[in-house]
Amino acid sequence: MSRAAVTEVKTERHPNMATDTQSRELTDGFHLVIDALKLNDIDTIFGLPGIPITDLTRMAQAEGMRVISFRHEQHAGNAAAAAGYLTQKPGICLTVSAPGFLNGLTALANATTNCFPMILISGSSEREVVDLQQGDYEEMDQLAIAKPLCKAAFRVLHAQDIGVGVARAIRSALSGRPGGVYLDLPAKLFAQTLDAVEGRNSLIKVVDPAPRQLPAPDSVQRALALLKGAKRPLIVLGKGASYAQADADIRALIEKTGIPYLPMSMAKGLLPDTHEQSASAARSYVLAEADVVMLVGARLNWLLSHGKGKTWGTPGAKQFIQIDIAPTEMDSNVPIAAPLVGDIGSCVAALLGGVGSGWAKPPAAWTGAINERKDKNLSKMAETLAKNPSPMNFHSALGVVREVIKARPDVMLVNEGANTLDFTRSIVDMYEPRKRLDVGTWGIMGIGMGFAVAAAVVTGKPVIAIEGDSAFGFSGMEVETICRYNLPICVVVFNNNGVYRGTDVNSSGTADVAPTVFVKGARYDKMMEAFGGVGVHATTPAELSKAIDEALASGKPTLINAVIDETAGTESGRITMLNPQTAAKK
Ligand SMILES: Cc1ncc(C[n+]2csc(CCOP(=O)(O)OP(=O)(O)O)c2C)c(N)n1
Ligand SMILES: [Mg+2]
Repeated sequence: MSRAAVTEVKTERHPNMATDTQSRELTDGFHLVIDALKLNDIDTIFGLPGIPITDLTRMAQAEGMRVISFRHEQHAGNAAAAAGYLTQKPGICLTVSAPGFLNGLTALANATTNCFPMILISGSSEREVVDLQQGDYEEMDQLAIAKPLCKAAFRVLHAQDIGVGVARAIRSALSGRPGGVYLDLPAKLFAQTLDAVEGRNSLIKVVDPAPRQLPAPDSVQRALALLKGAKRPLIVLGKGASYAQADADIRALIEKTGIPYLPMSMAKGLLPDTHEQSASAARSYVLAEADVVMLVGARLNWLLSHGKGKTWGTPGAKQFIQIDIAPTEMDSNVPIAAPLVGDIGSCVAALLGGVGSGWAKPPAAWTGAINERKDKNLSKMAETLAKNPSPMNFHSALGVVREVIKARPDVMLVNEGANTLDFTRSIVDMYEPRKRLDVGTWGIMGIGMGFAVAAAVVTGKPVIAIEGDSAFGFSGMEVETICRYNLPICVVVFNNNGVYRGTDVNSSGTADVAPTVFVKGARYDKMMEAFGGVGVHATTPAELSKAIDEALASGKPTLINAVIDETAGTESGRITMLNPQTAAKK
């Protein structure tokens, strides 16, 4: 129990006590929240102080928790989400009432969409006043607003229920499909006192919060039979597969079966991208031509064209096996011939058991055709990367990052933007699991600095954040946070003067620039210098390479303003086709 427990002199007569005056230890809501988190091995809070949680941040720090204080709650929330993804423990984001809560809510919703476990804990105004809408300080019915945007939402009104509230939040975030949970703590709760022993006894250490969920044996057999009969099998790994931390078994399954695989963005590195069975460089070919596709922790959402359409070749010619912990994921877009419902570790282990040692590798006609395309595309890529145009473009700049990660595969890579995202994903190979953090299922901008901070804090490894100049702007003020905690983060801003490109023109003839264009020649490196970090202006791959190497060697907060050809990008990067096109002519 916390050191800061208060002592109260009790004067009323207690039936079991011999004397009228007894002193007893008291605890309070503040300390019960901290103790409940610590009891469950949660050691870090990402947040932003203010009424009513300022003392909670101070006390948590005094009680030995790491409290990382941000400049905007959205980034604290994103950090919590990334921490959850990397550790399989819910990341904690702590905010003030109404506006702070709302600022954190985008991150909570994004975490839920991405299946990252996090808990948004927000202080709130007094129930009596909020419910009668009497105009309290930062009045808002936060619980009701959070509910549709997360897995579960709870409110604790009494200090003796804090243990249950925190336990329910942890179990909800981690069990089944992980996601975001909201915990509402009204201001009054924090000051409530409780007998210290009673308080301690009210806390719950959650046992087995993410229990294994074994797949039904017949579902395993069904999947194996389908896989065995395939002529052109393919395995698709999603970020669920990365989250599962079943790295050795996933690799063994792929290598024992000899089946080509495709990693989704955040599954890159689960096996090294240079693995001979990686089909990344022949992506469109394998998606169109495969006859049996096994999805491992990957959903058939927009990122996989919903499992249908031109991307997937002849309609109806494909059969899917899907491993997912949520049974309702099955058939969400196309029929799933062999649903495998369970946790990824258990499902993959069960499949491995069934594969045994005598598994026949896929026909050489299939793997040969893939390799042919891979070789062609990889040598095309090598040719492009060998060029050194002036000004620097995405390829020549990313050729540098590619070499850095090859030499330092332990480095964490954060990535957002449009062209900056797409080119980084395809050019920079990853070699180790869970090293790549990016915009995920929503393609959301603004995760950059929050994810980078979490990556540094949670892993202790150096972080490189490859950021479009627009993407960086969403969380740019957090460079102060990076400097304040002296984190080994190297931010590289791919500065092409705008969203997608810097070349758009305003066709109206007024003085305003086009909506996608920024200040030309901006010096983002100066932002880092303003807070004591290292700022570098890089216009060539050689300068960029030197600056990244120095940042990794020194571990100092660094921001490199990498000047990229403003004409080099395309509208929305690789997803131009998602922009609505009107047939109407003006
Ligand atoms: C929260 C949010 N707002 C807006 C968008 C739309 N959007 C997609 S990419 C992008 C920025 C792209 O520009 P930049 O980061 O500079 O990358 P570039 O293509 O120039 O390399 C924007 C604003 C989004 N995805 N998320
Ligand atoms: Mg840009």
